[in-house]
Amino acid sequence: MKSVLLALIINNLIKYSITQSSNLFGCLITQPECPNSNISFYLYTRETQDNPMRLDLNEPTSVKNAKYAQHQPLIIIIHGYTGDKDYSPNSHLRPAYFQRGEFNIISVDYNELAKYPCYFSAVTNTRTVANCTAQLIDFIIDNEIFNIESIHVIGFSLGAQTAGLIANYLKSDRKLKRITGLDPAKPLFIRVGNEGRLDQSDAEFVDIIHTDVFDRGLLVPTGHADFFVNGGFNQPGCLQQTEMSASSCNHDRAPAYYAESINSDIGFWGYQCAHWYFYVLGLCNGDEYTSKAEMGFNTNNTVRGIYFLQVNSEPPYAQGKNHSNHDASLDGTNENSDF
Ligand SMILES: *[C@@H]1O[C@H](CO)[C@@H](O)[C@H](O)[C@H]1NC(C)=O
Ligand SMILES: *[C@@H]1O[C@H](CO)[C@@H](O)[C@H](O)[C@H]1NC(C)=O
Ligand SMILES: *[C@@H]1O[C@H](CO)[C@@H](O)[C@H](O)[C@H]1NC(C)=O
Ligand SMILES: *[C@@H]1O[C@H](CO)[C@@H](O)[C@H](O)[C@H]1NC(C)=O
Ligand SMILES: [Ca+2]
Repeated sequence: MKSVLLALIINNLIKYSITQSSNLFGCLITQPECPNSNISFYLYTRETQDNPMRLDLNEPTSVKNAKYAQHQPLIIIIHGYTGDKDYSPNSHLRPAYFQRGEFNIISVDYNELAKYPCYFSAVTNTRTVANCTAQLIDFIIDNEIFNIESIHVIGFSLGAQTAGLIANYLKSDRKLKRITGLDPAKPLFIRVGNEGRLDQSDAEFVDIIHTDVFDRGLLVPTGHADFFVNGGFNQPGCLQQTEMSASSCNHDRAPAYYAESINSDIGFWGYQCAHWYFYVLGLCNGDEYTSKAEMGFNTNNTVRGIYFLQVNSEPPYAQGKNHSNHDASLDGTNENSDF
């Protein structure tokens, strides 16, 4: 009884402080209801890529009668903190998909709920974003517009965690086929359980690309297949770059690599290593005895484990199966690094 009371008090304290800080910055925590006026869904096909259609469950016919590309997969893209439908990863991924062929792409836009400097409320809002996205997916499946096998959800940063949360809201007999997490966000997600973040249980296959584990991204592998590019830290070319901070450059490489993988001839091939620390200690290499897996668009859903690879400092980033420079990543590391 005492502990229940304590939990209640703590819960209210947290709620209260959220409200306080929200008011302080004018941050918005949305009502947990769907459809939600601040969560929008835009459908793009090759033909309508510059002129997307809004899918709005307040008007179910807008979803039922939208002009889908028949018999093609459905990719659902979820942006992160401060993003929108035209910001990373959408800006990387949509053109690359349509260069490859015909796809249906739904870009989720919850910009109003993820504005700077409201990271804390953005994290809270992702539950409703996931709920409303799940509602749309359920509607699409119930109305036989797509079957669940043809749906692939891709989220970047906070959007990767949001993609994982969709599992908590889908009708109970449903499980997504594939979720790809592009450098899943770390702040406020280190100590939450699997129910609060992207993990293996959220889809039949979860693949994750890590590019900024020391700052914005999460170090722990939580997918079926986890790819650490350049060890998951400093991406080549990011330290020199001036337009954005090195960290946002590292972070933003995850969608850039994925986008390139969609049309790459040689591909991004990683080699397996049992643990990130073994890699950092130099105990793993890409020799012929090590198993390899391709990262990104072509990742086989049977791949399991942790993989490492190097990339070039500018596009095209992919190095194919050439792992001869696998030690290069350690050059950027020093003994004082905060492992
Ligand atoms: C949507 O955003 C606007 C502008 O920030 C806000 O006034 C409104 O209350 C929000 N509505 C919901 C349902 O979040
Ligand atoms: C999800 O959205 C539905 C529809 O608005 C709502 O009834 C339900 O309470 C929401 N669930 C949560 C946990 O917020
Ligand atoms: C995926 O991997 C399985 C098992 O290794 C293999 O049988 C299958 O051919 C692969 N699929 C593709 C598309 O490469
Ligand atoms: C493989 O990478 C190394 C180091 O970057 C480079 O010297 C070599 O030319 C590459 N080999 C091929 C076949 O591309
Ligand atoms: Ca989860």
